[in-house]
Amino acid sequence: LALTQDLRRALANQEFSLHYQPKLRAPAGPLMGVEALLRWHHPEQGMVMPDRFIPLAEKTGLILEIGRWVINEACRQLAQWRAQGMEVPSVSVNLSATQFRSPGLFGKIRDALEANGVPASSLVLEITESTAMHDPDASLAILQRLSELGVGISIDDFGTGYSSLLYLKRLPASELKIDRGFVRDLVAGGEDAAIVSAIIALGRTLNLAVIAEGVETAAQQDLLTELGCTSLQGFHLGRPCPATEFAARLA
Ligand code: G
Ligand code: G
Ligand code: MN
Ligand code: NA
Repeated sequence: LALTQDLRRALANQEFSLHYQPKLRAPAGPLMGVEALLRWHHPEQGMVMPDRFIPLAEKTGLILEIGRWVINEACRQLAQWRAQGMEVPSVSVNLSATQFRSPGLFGKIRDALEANGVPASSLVLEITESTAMHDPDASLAILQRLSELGVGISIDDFGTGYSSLLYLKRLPASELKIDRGFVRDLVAGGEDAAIVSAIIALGRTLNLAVIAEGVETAAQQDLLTELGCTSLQGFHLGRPCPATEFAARLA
């Protein structure tokens, strides 16, 4: 309850920041883009992770204002990096279910791109498979409009929801992101390698890039590359970090 009260003041108090994690072409680069991950620097509790406060933000409706800040900040940072001569092909932003369904989303995205001089093709929106498949007809309409704008669409946590393949075929997505649940025990020799192969084959058929998340070891990196993942993301390839640190690492 107290945390919810604090969350109401967090935007005005400038307590949010974005961390950035690289998405690399398999096996080890070049950089395909970065995922922006929201962090809350609470005055007493220190850094609070999104798993703790995004649900509160969803419940209170604050997610719409916070989400607008995230989209704008990600675009602002990308423009700044480019002005400094850094080659960052794209920035990915996560959208919660409420954000995705809100009528103002399209305008917010268009405005953030325009205000920061960022081409739509440099922005990727990550929505989870469950969000996309919750009301597939509605999702299709929203995604069609967004993809006409030119932004990329990544289906996050793929494999954990219930995709209708008929809808997946029609969704104007650009990327499938294999959930880290399939990566964790991948090299142990169970069924996960076959599942990952099936997702990669699906991606090839539908002409979608396939990225694996949660890559924590060199063995996972090698096997995912061998199986045909186009891109990789995870602690082994780069931990999420503040923008200045990311720039220093890239240099
Ligand atoms: O680093 P990690 O703890 O950042 O993120 C945990 C979860 O929170 C992930 O599922 C991620 O998609 C989600 N998340 C991170 N940043 C954002 C954000 O800006 N908006 C939304 N809606 N979710 C986010
Ligand atoms: O669901 P989404 O893809 O948005 O999740 C991003 C979350 O995954 C963030 O919390 C981020 O910190 C976390 N993350 C990134 N790389 C790894 C990794 O290699 N292992 C684990 N366990 N989490 C990771
Ligand atoms: Mn994500
Ligand atoms: Na994910």
